[in-house]
Amino acid sequence: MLIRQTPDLTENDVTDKGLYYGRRTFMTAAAALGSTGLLGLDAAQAAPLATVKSPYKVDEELTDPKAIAGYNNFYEFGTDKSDPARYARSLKTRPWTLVVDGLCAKPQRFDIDALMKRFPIEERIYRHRCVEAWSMVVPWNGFPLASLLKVVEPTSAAKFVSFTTLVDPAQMPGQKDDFIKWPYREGLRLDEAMHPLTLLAVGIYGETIPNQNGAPIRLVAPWKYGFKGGKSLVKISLVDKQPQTSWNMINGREYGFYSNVNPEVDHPRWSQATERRIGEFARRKTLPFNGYGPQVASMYSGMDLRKFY
Ligand SMILES: Nc1nc2c(c(=O)[nH]1)N[C@H]1C(S)=C(S)[C@@H](COP(=O)(O)O)O[C@H]1N2
Ligand SMILES: [Mo]
Repeated sequence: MLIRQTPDLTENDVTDKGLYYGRRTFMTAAAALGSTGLLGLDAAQAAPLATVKSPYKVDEELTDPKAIAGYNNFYEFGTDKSDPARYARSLKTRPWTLVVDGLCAKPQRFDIDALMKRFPIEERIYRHRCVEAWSMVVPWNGFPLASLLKVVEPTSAAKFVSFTTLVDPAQMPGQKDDFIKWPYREGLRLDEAMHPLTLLAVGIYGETIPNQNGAPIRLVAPWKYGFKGGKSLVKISLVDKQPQTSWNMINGREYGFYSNVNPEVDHPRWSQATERRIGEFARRKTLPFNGYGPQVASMYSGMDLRKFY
């Protein structure tokens, strides 16, 4: 997101690189395989989900599903916004096991299909703010991370949670490039992980989540920059120390552990005061905690958010 690309894209860039390629990819896939549903994916990738409404929703226009699934950051499949939609087809998402382990009484391995039946799948309409200063509004489908963590019973020694993405260069061609020390790692403090807004997403727009968005299961913490939401997770561990995280390992000055959306703390190379919502022309103001301050700010009371960026 930072090393080879300019941080923010103009409307033209997005139309050209993101939406244009996104549409073309979808049309190609649809022509070759036949397609279903809103996301235009083939039937092997997109299945309808039974979802329940939730009170967690913002009343804003939803981003075009083809943009959500055509303009992605998923460096395991390449660094261009259009790469994930093109190359993530090779990701095999069944069978899939999610390990939840570490400092808990009942560490265990969960089969993804069993997991998706175990908890009600909610619809959550969240803002998404990338550290690169673009944003979108996504109707995710998923269940609270807290529901899963309660099953394994964290011990009192658990203070943080780490998230690990699959490593398989045969399926993930971007992993042949090693500027990220794979796996992609992320982490949260335990209270952040247990917060009711923190979601494990298994779908968008009422369909199973497209591979390029992190199938079969990815994290969503909407008050943080998007990179905190690890995709295609294989492991969630309860740990006692703040875990190492991928972007922080690459450039700790630019990407902090907390990475709460904060219009007052600029990235060293660009302003975070405003953002460009995909599909809009004018920039809008970025909100503290991405607009989720009333729900989450109390977790950071007494902390200097310039220091803990
Ligand atoms: N494993 C993995 N997870 C990842 C990334 C990645 O490159 N690899 N990119 C992050 C970034 S920078 C963002 S903005 C979001 C993008 O999610 P989306 O493509 O579903 O919009 O995924 C995050 N999760
Ligand atoms: Mo991002």
